[in-house]
Amino acid sequence: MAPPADLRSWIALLEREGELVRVGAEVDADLEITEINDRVVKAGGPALLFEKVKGSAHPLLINQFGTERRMCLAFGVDRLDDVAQKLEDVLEMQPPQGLVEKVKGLQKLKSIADSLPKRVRSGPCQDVVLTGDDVDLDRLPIQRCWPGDPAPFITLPAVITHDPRNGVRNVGMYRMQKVDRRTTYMHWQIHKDGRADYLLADGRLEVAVALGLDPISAYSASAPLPKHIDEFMLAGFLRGEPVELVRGKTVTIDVPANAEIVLEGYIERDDLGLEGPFGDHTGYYTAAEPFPVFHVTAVTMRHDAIYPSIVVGKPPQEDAWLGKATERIFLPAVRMTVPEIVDFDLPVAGAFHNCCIVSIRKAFPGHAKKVMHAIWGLGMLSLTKSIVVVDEHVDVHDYEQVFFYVGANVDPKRDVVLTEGPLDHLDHAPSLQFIGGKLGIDATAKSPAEGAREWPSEIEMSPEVKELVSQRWGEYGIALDLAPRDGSIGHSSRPLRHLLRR
Ligand SMILES: Cc1cc2nc3c(=O)[nH]c(=O)nc-3n(C[C@H](O)[C@H](O)[C@H](O)COP(=O)(O)O)c2cc1C
Ligand SMILES: [Mn+2]
Repeated sequence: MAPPADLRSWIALLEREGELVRVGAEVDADLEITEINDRVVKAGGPALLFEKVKGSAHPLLINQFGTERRMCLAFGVDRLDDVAQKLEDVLEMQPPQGLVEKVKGLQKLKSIADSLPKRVRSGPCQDVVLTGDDVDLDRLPIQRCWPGDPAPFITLPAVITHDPRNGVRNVGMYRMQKVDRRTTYMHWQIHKDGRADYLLADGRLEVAVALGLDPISAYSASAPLPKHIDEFMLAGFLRGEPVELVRGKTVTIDVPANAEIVLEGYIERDDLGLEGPFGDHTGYYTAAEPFPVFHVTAVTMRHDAIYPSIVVGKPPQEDAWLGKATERIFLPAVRMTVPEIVDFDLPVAGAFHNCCIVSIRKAFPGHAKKVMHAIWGLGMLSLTKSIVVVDEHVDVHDYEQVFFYVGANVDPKRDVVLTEGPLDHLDHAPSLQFIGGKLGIDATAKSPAEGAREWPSEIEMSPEVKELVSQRWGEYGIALDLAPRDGSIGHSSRPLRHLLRR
């Protein structure tokens, strides 16, 4: 099934699938929606379309990404790993051998060529064009999410800029605190590409913000791509159809033709304001800090535009699934650089950058430590605060299993690496902002070459006896229908594990 072409067909799909509830009662974008949504997200409930938000003519969509099923619906797959497979097929392309392989290879190459965004002459995102005094952010149902937030924040934008040196496009998701009818802040953290474009600009940097996209384009804005790769190209590749763009009305930036709402404008170098505090995905309020001011020159919209929102906060929240999609989709790319990695898991409760569990095909002494350092040198994963390395047979998504090996296989004096490096912009724990300690735990089986004594064997029942017991199970008269267990421990049934339903 082709992924949805725009937000409206996505909403229609969610509705057909019983994954959306329309709320007709009037609700307040000031805190009330957060509390309603929080209960629904934590219960694994549906997407919510609030049709009557106090003081606004625009409906508000939230929790569109809030379950694994909806995430899979968005990508048109059965499992998120299937999205990764598509990427892996391209990344692992070998020179074709016979004719059949050559044809397959060409198809794969075509899928890349077809991913490039396509300029079109007009699009519904410009059905309504408001400029000058008509620009009024007060008309949008922008949420104030948490009691300590000083203002409403736009939370699900795709912010488009171009590298002033070479024109390469960047799309990122950065919250935007509303300042007044025509101004917001732009929360460009220091490690992000959007921030780099801004720092490279001499004076003014044009910015366009797309709100209300098809789900894959919206997801792509949050994807941690290298700076020189256009996130809309990834969106086109994952959708199997190019993202269509139209030229903005007051900026020389192309914007998604299918967007519900577009904010056009600019940011001046060194024009900063005190942004925040904001109840963030760390589970804490991040402190107020200076961030650039975004001046809105035009608001363009579809007729009856729908405003998209998301609330972050103490995990798990809706963004857990955006993060899990990234974890799955980027596994092949991680493996390109570090092929001995079998799988990895970024626990939702670790707000993604606090902890990374990784399983490896261990081949030499110190291998786990090599992988730790590789991760600390890899794109946004470099901000990971702690890493646990386990052997390939360990299920990294089963935290109880991982905990077992951390307890059983680790001599803290020998197997723990303490080092330092860059940390996430929002991490409040380190003594200095942006830099601090890193913890690596090698929970693999050790060899004498690593200073261990002879490593014992793990307990495992023999296959013959397992088979025998399975055969005879009925004779025992034990009323439970129990499948044989493999030798691994864990299989925890904690809700977080269900995030991957393994
Ligand atoms: C809901 C949500 C909100 C986010 N808010 C911010 C933010 O305010 N500032 C920021 O720098 N990154 C934020 N991120 C993370 C970025 O979107 C992500 O790092 C992305 O890769 C940045 O793109 P870039 O590398 O092209 O700059 C957010 C992610 C999500 C899913
Ligand atoms: Mn980028």
